[in-house]
Amino acid sequence: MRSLVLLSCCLLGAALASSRSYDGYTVFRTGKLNATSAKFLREVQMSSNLIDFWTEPAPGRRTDMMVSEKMSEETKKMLADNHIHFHTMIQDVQKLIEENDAIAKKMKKMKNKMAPKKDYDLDWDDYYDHDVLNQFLDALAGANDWAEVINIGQSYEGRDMNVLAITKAGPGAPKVWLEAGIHAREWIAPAVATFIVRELVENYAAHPDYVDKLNWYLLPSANPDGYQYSRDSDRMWRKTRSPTGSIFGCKGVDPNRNWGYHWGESGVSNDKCSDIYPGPEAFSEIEMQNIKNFVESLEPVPILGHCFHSYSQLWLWPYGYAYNAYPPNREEVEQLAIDASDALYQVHGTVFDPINSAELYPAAGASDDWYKGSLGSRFAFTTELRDTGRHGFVLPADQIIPSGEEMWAGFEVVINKLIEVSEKEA
Ligand code: 0X9
Ligand code: ZN
Ligand code: ZN
Repeated sequence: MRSLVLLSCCLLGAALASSRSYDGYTVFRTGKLNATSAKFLREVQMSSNLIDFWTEPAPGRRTDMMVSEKMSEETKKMLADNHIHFHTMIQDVQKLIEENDAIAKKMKKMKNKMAPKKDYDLDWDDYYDHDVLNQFLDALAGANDWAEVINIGQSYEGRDMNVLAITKAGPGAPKVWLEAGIHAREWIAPAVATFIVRELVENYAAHPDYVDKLNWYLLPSANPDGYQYSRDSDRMWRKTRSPTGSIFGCKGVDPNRNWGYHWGESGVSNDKCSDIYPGPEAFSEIEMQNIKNFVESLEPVPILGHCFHSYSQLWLWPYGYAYNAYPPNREEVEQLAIDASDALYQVHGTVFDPINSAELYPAAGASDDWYKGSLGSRFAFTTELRDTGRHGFVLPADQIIPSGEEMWAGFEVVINKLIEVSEKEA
């Protein structure tokens, strides 16, 4: 009897310990920050890891910050003392996480009854593990002789980093590079990237040019260890999972601060426990090395490097490492971001703001800047997908399909532009 009680106590303990709870965690949203309040909050962000900035503080913008119940009063006081207005955006993060799990479960029950048999488990009614994303790539490759899976290496913990290559257009045709999931907690990113590639491949007949004239390379899960850790253990994990040598045992590097173009110059913290720790040097992370080596092997150089993130509904164009740092072809890059955002809006009325990355906040060492500045891609974008903070990273699964639909519309504009400019040059 005694041992039974002991056993059940510890099993329960283990179940609870396996996933970090965000019980009582609140997300506050500030009013629009001015130069002073933005600077103040940046310093708070750099010096303390007790506040999780869901969006970075920047002048002219609001910022969302998650705090525990314990920290709540202190944070409110700090904001009030500094004359920063705020309101509660999400009352209880754990409740939101659990509500979302329930939504996905319910949708699954409804669907399962009549779902046709597919050769993969992925769908767009829920978020899925790294393995399921890879299985989807395998299935598309298996079903089409012009698609294949390329393994570009393993993550720190040994997960396969696989790229789906769609090469019907043949040698010499322009190449498009799609990167998703570099930030672990941004689950909508792999979901929408796979939605787009499914449309390209399984709905080929509706727009054959897209695949006949361009070669596509998709990495749906650019930070597999972080993503899986976010799914299994800590929903709000952002970074990789490599050891940092931190005396507090903090793990991981911000993979979108680890790239070697103006690495470390802005928007980083040298605190190894920080969510924006850029690593000890550029490309310290094996995952980023794998991606770099692979995209550098592509010939011709990809005409587009596109990164899927969330949230805030932005279509960001480079550069992001400093204010007023623009590529020579700024005009066509910016225009394409504007045109894509316009088309996106037409689908569900969702507003995406097409702005310069640094205008959001300067942050160096991101992959988009590297694709543009080092790799030499003609176009490079980061899209920050839904929403604007109502759910933040915990976007309900019933928003995956509408997100995919609107992004597809934006993408069609981009695709047509890529085809147009490359045919002009040929
Ligand atoms: O800060 C980032 O890495 C991206 N935002 S997120 O909220 N998903 O973390 C934006 C990156 C924009 N690009 C550059 N700053 N170069
Ligand atoms: Zn991100
Ligand atoms: Zn909702």
